[in-house]
Parts: sequence; structure tokens; C-alpha cells
Amino acid sequence: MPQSPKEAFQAEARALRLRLEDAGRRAKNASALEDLRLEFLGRRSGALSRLMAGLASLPAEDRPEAGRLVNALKADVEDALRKLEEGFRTVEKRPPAVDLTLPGLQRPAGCPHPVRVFLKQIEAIFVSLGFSVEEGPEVETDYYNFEALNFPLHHPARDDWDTLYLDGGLLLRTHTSPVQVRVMEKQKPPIRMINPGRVYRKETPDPTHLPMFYQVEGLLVDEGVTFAHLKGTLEYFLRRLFSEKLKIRFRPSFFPFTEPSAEVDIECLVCRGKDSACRVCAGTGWKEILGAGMVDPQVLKNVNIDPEKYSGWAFGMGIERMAMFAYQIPDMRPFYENDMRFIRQFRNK
Ligand code: 2U9
Repeated sequence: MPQSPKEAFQAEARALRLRLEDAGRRAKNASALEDLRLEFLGRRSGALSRLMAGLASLPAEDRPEAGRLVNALKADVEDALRKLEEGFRTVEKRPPAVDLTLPGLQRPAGCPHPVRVFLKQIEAIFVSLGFSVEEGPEVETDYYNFEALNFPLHHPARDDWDTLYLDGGLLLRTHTSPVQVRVMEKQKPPIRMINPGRVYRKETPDPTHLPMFYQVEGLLVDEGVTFAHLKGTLEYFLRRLFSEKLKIRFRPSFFPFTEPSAEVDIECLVCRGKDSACRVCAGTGWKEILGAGMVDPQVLKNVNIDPEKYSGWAFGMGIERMAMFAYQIPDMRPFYENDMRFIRQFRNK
């Protein structure tokens, strides 16, 4: 049935209301809102102005009702626009969920630690000589850390190797020597091994002491092994590590687990013995770099190796002290302060 002018007017008003709802849902920001305002309330070509103009073509008796319809629609349009505007204003006032002014996440690339680099160089030299690389526990028993190595209970020699004691008769190892003891218990000679690892001492940190540091110890046990083999091996090792023509000297010393024992010095690489005021060697021209000796026959007996048949030698060195000397660092503490500016300096050494 054809629509009457009044029905046509009402249908147009309904369509306009639907368009308003749909446009309101799609408007996402203040500029879309301005477009909406023009579309519906624009003076000349706005939808409501056009609807209003259509009033004139209605029969006179329908005009008052249609006029009310247009006014109600106009009020609804204005109301809808106001609500949308308020909504946008509060969204714009809210701080963004992510602070875009913050600096981005930085993930600086790490680099090998100088102590580790030095340790690997030492390992490579001994591996090339046929030594195996062995590791063992850092928490040890009194037997493996002291007794088996000739430190009887209450012997004053223990003072220099004092450590942190744990419950149950356990302690933090003061040297990596317990690893040699454990290997010798299981494996009969010939033995050729080095054992790198962390060790602990009762020390207050200062430029030349740390309560935790790295050691590399070595052990060789076989028939007919002499001090001459020890001297030759250590000289070869130190010349490969530092420089081919390095001057080396052995001085008599004492350790509970070796007899005879020696301390090994190398020429001061900073002044080469030419500066009587050298801060690195105190003007002596020499720098103590490691300790060594023939394994005490009692230590061999403790692991059921016959000292009449076999003999052996051992050595030990502190890695941070060697690295300090090699890289000419006056203080060991920065090795463990986690400052990448310090660590990075030794990347290519
Ligand atoms: C066994 C027998 C003997 C290992 C040795 C040294 C000498 C030595 C120190 C150097 C600096 C420790 O890091 S430091 O404080 N070490 O002087 N170490 S002989 O002798 C052994 C090891 C195991 C069974």
C-alpha cells in the first residue's frame, strides 16, 4: 500500500535515528565527531535541516506532530553528540597504557670474563701436553680437603688454608687438591691431570685477596717421575703462556702435601727488572706466579699408591693473581663487581 506523506515522513525520521546510532558506534575520535555534527545538524545540507524542510509538504493537520518528531530527533542527535564528545575527552585525558617516552629495553651483548679467558688458555696448553681436565665438588669433607693431604686435625698449617665450615662436618674447599685425591683413589698411575675450579678461603677482600677465587692445579704420577720433569713442564707452560724467552726461577718452599716444594717466579713483565721502583714487582724484577713440588709419599700412601714404585709432582696457581699480572690490573676485586665497563676491556686480550 502506498505510504501517506505523514507515514513517509515518519519512516524517514526512523531511518535517520538508525543512521545516527550506527554512525555513533563507528565514530572513533573528535574529528569523526565533527563530521557527524555536520552530517546531522549542518545548517544547509544537514539531515535534520532537510527533514525540517520536508515539513512544509505535509498536510497542515500532520505538521504539529511531525514538528515534535523533528524536535525530539534533534534533541536526541545533540544528546548523542555530547555523550560521544565526553567519552573522547576522558579517553584522551587518560595516560597511555605504555609510557612511550621511556628509553627502550637495552640488552647489551655480554663478553667472556677475563678470568675464564685466562683459564681456557691455561687449559689449552696442558690439554696439548696430554693432561686431562678434571672437576670435583666445591663442598668437601675435612678428609679430602685436609687429612688426605697431610694436614692433621689441629695442625697449625691449616691456618693458612682456613675456610668456611658448614653443618655436618662439611666445608668449602680451600684448594682444588681434593679432586686429585678423588681421582687417585679411583685411577691408578699413570695420571696426568689438571683441575680448574673455584676455591674458598677465610679472607677479607683487599686488592690481592678474595674469599673466593679460581685455581688451576696439576698432578702427574707415574714410575720414574722426577723434579726435572716438573721443572721442564712448568717452564714450557709459562713460556707458552707469557713469552718464549721468559726468565723463570725456582725457590725452595714448604707445603704440607709436597716434598721437596718450590715457589716459581717469573721475570717482571712490567719492568723486566729495570725499575727499582716498579709497583708490580716492588723493584725485585721477579713475580711469584705458582707453587709446586714432588707429591709427599704419605699422600700417595693415603690413596693406596705405592711410593716405592711411583712418584709424582703437583703444582698450583691462583688464576686471578696471574690474570692481574698478565693484564696489569692493580686490584682483584673488580673481577667480581659485575661492572661490564671493566669486564669488556679484556675482550681481545
Ligand atoms: C695432591 C698433592 C699435591 C698442589 C700444589 C701448590 C703447590 C701451591 C698455591 C698457589 C697459589 C695455591 O692458589 S694458591 O693460593 N698452590 O703453591 N699447590 S703444590 O699440590 C698437590 C695437590 C694435590 C694430591
